[in-house]
Amino acid sequence: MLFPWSDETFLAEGPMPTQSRQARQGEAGRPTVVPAVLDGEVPVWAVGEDGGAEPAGQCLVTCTRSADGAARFAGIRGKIAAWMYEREIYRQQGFAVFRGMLDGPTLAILNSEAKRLETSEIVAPSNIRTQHVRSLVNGSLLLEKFDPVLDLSKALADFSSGDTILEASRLLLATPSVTLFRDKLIYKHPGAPGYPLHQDYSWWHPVDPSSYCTLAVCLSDCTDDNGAIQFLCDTHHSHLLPQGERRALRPAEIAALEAKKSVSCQTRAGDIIAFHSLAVHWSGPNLSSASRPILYLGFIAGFRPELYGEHRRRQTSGLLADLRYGVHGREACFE
Ligand SMILES: O=C(O)CCC(=O)C(=O)O
Repeated sequence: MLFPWSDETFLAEGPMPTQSRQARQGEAGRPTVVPAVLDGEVPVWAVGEDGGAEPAGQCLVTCTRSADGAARFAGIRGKIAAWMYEREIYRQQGFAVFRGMLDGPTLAILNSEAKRLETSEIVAPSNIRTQHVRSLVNGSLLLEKFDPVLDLSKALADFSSGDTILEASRLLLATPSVTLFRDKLIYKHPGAPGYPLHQDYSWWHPVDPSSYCTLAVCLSDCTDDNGAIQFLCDTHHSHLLPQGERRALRPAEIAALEAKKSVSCQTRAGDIIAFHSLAVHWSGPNLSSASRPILYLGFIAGFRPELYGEHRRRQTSGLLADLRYGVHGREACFE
């Protein structure tokens, strides 16, 4: 059966996944994306229902690629095809960008919540929920993040349990059931430093690393100037630290990754960056004059409601024991 064409197109990006050159068996209830015909520079993809491929010429989706490597999917199943494409990229390189996931009104609500929280009376350097960093420009203390944040904001919590987020995480973890187990809102105010190379998994050992992914919801544009996240491709296959070491990578560990391609995720407000728990990443300082807020949502495959509290207990006890908070001259607390 042919579906009507839609003028809407859905943007994906990155090199065409090599695995997708073969037909893939679809999961129950999901169509499979299969490249059917290579027509010059314009690959035509067929999306079949029930996991089967449509014959070439009866395609429901077309994919065109531009010189910058972005792929654009058109057709009634264009959105699904773009998501499948990104999932393939996530599998191959350890991260992917889902473009244009939030509409303007949603973005406005989330940004205004981020602003409201900043003026909350619990914001203090001694509160480990509202960690601070020193400005690289003038040494003043800046609010770094709320960690966790969702229990303080119904709007952020509703968004994080909404269809867009749950569908994306189910797709990435290839499971019908996912559990949110961590959340934080990083502000990266002007002058804030970046983050050294690390794997998120180092802070969370007791699960299979492939069952854990993070969605980074960009509330503003991310550029090299304001400290966009950068990834080392194809580093998501092994954990590089000894079990139990909660830290960033050391120079010798970084040197071993020299051959890995580095990609800076330049995103627009409303894009979502998805990354594997082992994907090595880092970011630079914010050298611009505006903040660069990102809402981070960590998901685990399956129904594991106990993990949220477990993660929080580990994080809180680790941070309360961390002498770093002594520098602010106040006893650390969690409020
Ligand atoms: O927001 C950033 O600049 C990077 C944060 C990060 O790497 C993380 O939270 O794991």
